[in-house]
Amino acid sequence: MDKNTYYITTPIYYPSDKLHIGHAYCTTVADALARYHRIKGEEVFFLTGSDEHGLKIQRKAAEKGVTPLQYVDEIIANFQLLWKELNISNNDFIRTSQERHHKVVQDTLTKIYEKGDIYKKNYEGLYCVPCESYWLERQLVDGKCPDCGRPVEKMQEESYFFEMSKYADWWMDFIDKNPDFIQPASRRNEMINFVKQGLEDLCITRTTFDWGIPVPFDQKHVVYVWFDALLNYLTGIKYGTDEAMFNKFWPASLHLVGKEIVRFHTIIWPIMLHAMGVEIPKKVYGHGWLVVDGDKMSKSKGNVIDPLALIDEFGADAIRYFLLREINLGSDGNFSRDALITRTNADLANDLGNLLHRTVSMIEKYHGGIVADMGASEPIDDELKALVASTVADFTKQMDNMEINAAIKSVWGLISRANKYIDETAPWILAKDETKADRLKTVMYNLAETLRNVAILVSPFITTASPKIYAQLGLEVPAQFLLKEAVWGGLANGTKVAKGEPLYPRIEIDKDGCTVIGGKKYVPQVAAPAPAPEPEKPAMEPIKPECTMADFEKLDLRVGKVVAAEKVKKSKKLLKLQVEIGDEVRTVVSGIAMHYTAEELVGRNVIVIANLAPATLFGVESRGMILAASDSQGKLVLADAPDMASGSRVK
Ligand code: ME8
Repeated sequence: MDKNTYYITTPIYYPSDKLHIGHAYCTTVADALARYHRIKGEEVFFLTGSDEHGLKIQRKAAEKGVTPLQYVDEIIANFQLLWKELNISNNDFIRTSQERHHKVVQDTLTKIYEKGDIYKKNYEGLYCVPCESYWLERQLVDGKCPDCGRPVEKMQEESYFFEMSKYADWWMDFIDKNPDFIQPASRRNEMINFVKQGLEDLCITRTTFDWGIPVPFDQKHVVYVWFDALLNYLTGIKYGTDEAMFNKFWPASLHLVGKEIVRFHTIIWPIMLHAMGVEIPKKVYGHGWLVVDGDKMSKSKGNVIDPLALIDEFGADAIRYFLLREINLGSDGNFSRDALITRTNADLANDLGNLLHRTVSMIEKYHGGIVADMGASEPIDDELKALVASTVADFTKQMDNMEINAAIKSVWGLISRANKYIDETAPWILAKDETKADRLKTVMYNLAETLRNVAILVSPFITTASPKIYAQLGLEVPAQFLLKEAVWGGLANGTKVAKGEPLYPRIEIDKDGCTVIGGKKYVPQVAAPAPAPEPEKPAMEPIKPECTMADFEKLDLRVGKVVAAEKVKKSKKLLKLQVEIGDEVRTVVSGIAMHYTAEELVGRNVIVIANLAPATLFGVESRGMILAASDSQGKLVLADAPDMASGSRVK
């Protein structure tokens, strides 16, 4: 049964930094679709939010000296401000740090664990911290993360694994039976090839940091961020707490995501849901990426566009319109300030703004503001009426297919036709001829009625325009515009129009290259000169899994004094040391020849693991190991205990 509901989600964004125009793009597209389904009369639930856990956030908070929650709170306030300023109509904002979400994640984990799909093992892998993902050596590109191109870190930890591999056949079958699940089709093929290469089990817990949701059956583990994050889509519609609400909106109609996270949403997510016995969403759409003036946005290039500053200068509608009109949803797109100004002036200020302004001004001038269709029709009117009907049909079909820019082009085709209709009917000439009085009234009615239809059609895209058009046409602004009212003849005779401010002021550029909008001057945000690249902070090796005091006490650490030292023949790295430990002198071979000369060491105290099983290196038996600190750049410094008698215990 068709539920007449529509559940749409955006990715929940990481609050590790302020959002940029790329994030605004995804949320604007989702908002346009949500609004479109509302005008179709569907009950829509539109969810966005923040993905707060993980090592990246924990490290950033530690750098600032605040708790992870304090760190994200401030950034999330900025997300919410952005969505308000951009007129985003989300029904809820989910935060993964919220109690409601913890419960869903913990209950889900327990359910899958009890089902037997989760097991524990020691894991060593290559981890990309920004993407919070493990990779296999063969998946790296030039030794770096295949998703973001940044270096990976070797991590070792005891983890729980979700036995995804056993669902590979189910997944293939599901994709086969649901060919529209992954959109666009090119991404579907990528995913099929990925799974064909072999589906690995998924490591779903971490012990190397604690900013996450505790695993209910093993509290020293926290849940892997992606396993945690994906479940937000269930929490948002009250999975497990409000059955009626959940059943109303699940399965989700659409998860809109960027192309780089299609894999998580189309492989991991359906398999998780299948293991839980929950229905699979209807569609995942991977949209393209936005670049700026042809270049990938990056802090070091200083070309990261702050959407709030843009909204302040140009208004939300101009930004929304540009993003939706200019970019073909599945493909990458380019943002440029010049193109934004050109589009806004041409389509919003000129085409739409002028059509409204000319129409309402003429109705006021010729008819005291009153609209009336006197039935004095001519063939050109039928053409206009037919175009309204076909535009509504095209728009509906295109929006149903998520061809947003095509739908906008259709509506602007109608707007252009209406402007041309003014030129062709020449109302200023009709006004001079009394015998044409009825014809003039009909012409003006046709224009006003076209605008009423246009107001409905543009409402998903430029949200402030539709109420203003309605108000200028003298119509009561409805709580919800409805597509079913976009049919010819809805405007009643006798309606009184009321001219208002121009819909969109023209953007002028003054001699200094500044924009002047509605009399206010804006100095363009100059791309900040690229800051000198921050010296890469050596990544700390992850802490090893916990050990007990009893484990530690097995080691016998002693202060030793180096009494003689020489290089081990044929080895670049090894020194052979004679180390006095109390009454005994023993041979210890140590890999420190690149850092210390033999002479430097004689007479110096070191710390020795005195009860380490002997090992033979380059033919020399070593009885013990000396301790040193080393960083990831390979620097090495011996641990020391100056002025302590040799043989003293280290504990
Ligand atoms: O991936 N162009 O969060 P995130 C277009 N927390 N879209 C862009 C973009 C660009 N240049 N840059 C970002 C995460 N995006 C996870 C998601 S969901 C369960 C967890 C958009 O903050 C695009 O939609 O890195 C992309 O998928 C998303 O932001 C990634 O946001």
